[in-house]
Formats: sequence, C-alpha cells, structure tokens
Amino acid sequence: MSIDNTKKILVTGAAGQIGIELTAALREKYGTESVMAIDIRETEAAKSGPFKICNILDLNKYKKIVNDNNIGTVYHLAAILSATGEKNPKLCFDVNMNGLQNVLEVAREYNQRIFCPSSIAVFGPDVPKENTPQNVALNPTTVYGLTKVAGELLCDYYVNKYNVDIRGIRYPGLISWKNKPSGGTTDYAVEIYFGAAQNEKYQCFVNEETRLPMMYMPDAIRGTLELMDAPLKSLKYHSNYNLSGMSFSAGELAESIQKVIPNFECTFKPDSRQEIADSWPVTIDDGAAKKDWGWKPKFDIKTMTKDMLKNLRN
Ligand code: NAD
Ligand code: AKB
Repeated sequence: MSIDNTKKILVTGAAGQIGIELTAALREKYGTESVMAIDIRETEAAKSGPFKICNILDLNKYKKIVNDNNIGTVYHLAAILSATGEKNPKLCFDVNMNGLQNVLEVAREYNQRIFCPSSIAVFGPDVPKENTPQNVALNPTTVYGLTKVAGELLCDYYVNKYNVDIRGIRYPGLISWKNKPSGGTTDYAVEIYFGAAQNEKYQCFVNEETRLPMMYMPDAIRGTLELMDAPLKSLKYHSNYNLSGMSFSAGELAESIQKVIPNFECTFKPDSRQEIADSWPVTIDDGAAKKDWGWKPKFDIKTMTKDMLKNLRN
C-alpha cells in the first residue's frame, strides 16, 4: 500500500536498537523531514532529523506531536524488553500496554496506519520448539511476553472493531552493529561481536547449547518496510506475523566468529536470562509471511558474521 504523501511518519522508541536503523531507513525512503522521531532519551542518530523527547505514557504530549506534525503512519517501537521486564514488571506492563493503548487510541482518532512489533517472546515452553507454528497456544512465562501477547490481541481488536490498519512482526532476536542493545535476552548475540571486535574476548550469559531464532538487522528492516508496503487485502494476519531468519546455538555463534578472528575466546556463565532463553522456540515457521507478502531472508550466520565484524572493526 502506498502511503499518503501529504502525511508524515512518526517513529516511537527511535533511539533504540531498531529505532535508529528504522528511522534512518524511513528517512532514506521518504525524506528526512517526513519522518519525526520521538523517545525518552536523545541520541545523535535519532536527532539527525526531526526529533522530540516524549514519554509514550504522556498522552497529551504525544497527541500534540501527532496533531502538530500531520502524522499518518506510526512505527511504535517504544517498549521495555524481556530482561528489564523481569527486573521491573510494573514498568514493563505500563510502557508496553498503556503506551500501546495511547498509540492505538490516537490512531483511531486520526485514522493512522500503525506498525507495532511483537516478538518470539509470545511463545512459552509448551509450544513445539522446532518450526513453531503461526497459530499455537500462547503461554509466555515472562511479563514482557505477556504484554506482547496482550498487545497483539489489542491491535487485532482495533483492526476488527475500528478498521485501523495495524501490522506487526514477531521479530526473532535482532543482531546489529550500529547500536548496542540492552535489556533483552538475545543481547548476548550482539555483545559477542562487540567483545570479539574490541578485545577478542566475551563472557556469554547463556550456555553454549542455547539455540534461538535470530535475524540480522538489515533483513529485519527490509521485512518491516515490505510488510508495510504489502496490499492490505493480501494479509491474512495483522499484528503477529511469524518471521524467520536463522537459528544457531551460542557455541556455534562463537565458532563462526573464530573463523574470522582465530584468537577470539568465548566463555559461558549463564545468569537469570538463561531461564528466559530456555522458554523460547528454536526455529520459527514463517510460511504465512512468505505466502502473504513474499518474505525471504538474505543473511545467514556466515554472511552476517562477516558483515558485523567488518563494520565493527571499521
Ligand atoms: P530498545 O530497548 O533498544 O529501544 C526501545 C526504545 O524505547 C528505547 O530507546 C527507550 O528509550 C524507548 N522507551 C522506553 N520507554 C519509553 C517510554 N515510556 N516512552 C518513550 N520511549 C520509551 O528496543 P528495540 O530492540 O529497539 O525494540 C523495539 C521493539 O521491537 C519493541 O517493541 C521490542 O519488543 C520489539 N522487538 C525487538 C527485538 C530485538 O531483538 N531488538 C526482538 C523482538 C521484538
Ligand atoms: C529480547 O530478548 O527481549 C528481545 C526479543 C527477542 O523480544 N530481543
């Protein structure tokens, strides 16, 4: 679907791991002045175009930004991730649920299109670990997962009840070099590259056998833009497309880095995040995304490792 060119785009959580890259990609595609970024903290990247500090829980301020800037599409990325969520469940619930509700209420009033990501964290330990299906019972064991399940359902409610065009992806763990993530369980798969590039060492907080679905950020950004460009009538799902990129164990990830940096040393010392990782799937069935909007990942572990290390060493 092409967007209304007179209306602008807003990215919430624009200073985050996905936010800085998605904001840059949207500015590249639609023009810098067409993309407003908001967050509770500043970064140089988010400020490289229109930017405002805004807490998503402040409905009046958020609505004023939407109104003053003629916003037609919102990419809602502001959230609290899994590991921080387990440390501060109330904050996680407030930001992920009340923040989303603010975004959806404004979307209904201003007839906006919304992108709202979900996560593999919607799945609990009871689903098939391999090729986890699109439609399966969702019994997550983290507060973050619980907010993502409720968020998907709330989005679908706004689609069905108020005809708001809302789309979303259950992202796997995302790996990128432009921003160091914090607060997630899959952060080890990013930190390991920073450790390797900086001092050829990393202590990993999950065990060597931990195997999770992952994706390289350029694929995730491309998938997001492709989903938002897909004709609405071809979409069977709205806020919850399963998406698969690659899957590897923490040990295999360390080995892929050792092929480029032979002296790289990785040790494994699991902490409380191990339990979260163990509750998530290993591989994801993304047949619906392939069929409905032509999803196809480009990167595998080898090409990602080469690209990550090249960029980090630069
Ligand atoms: P992140 O933590 O890097 O960024 C989130 C941003 O939201 C931060 O910049 C933070 O300052 C901002 N924020 C937090 N509270 C806020 C508030 N009250 N008001 C406004 N901004 C606030 O997270 P991310 O990795 O960029 O994730 C973005 C979205 O993608 C989230 O919905 C997350 O659940 C989802 N997701 C991410 C991954 C991943 O691996 N990165 C995987 C699955 C799903
Ligand atoms: C996290 O680990 O919390 C996120 C996610 C997979 O949702 N990266």
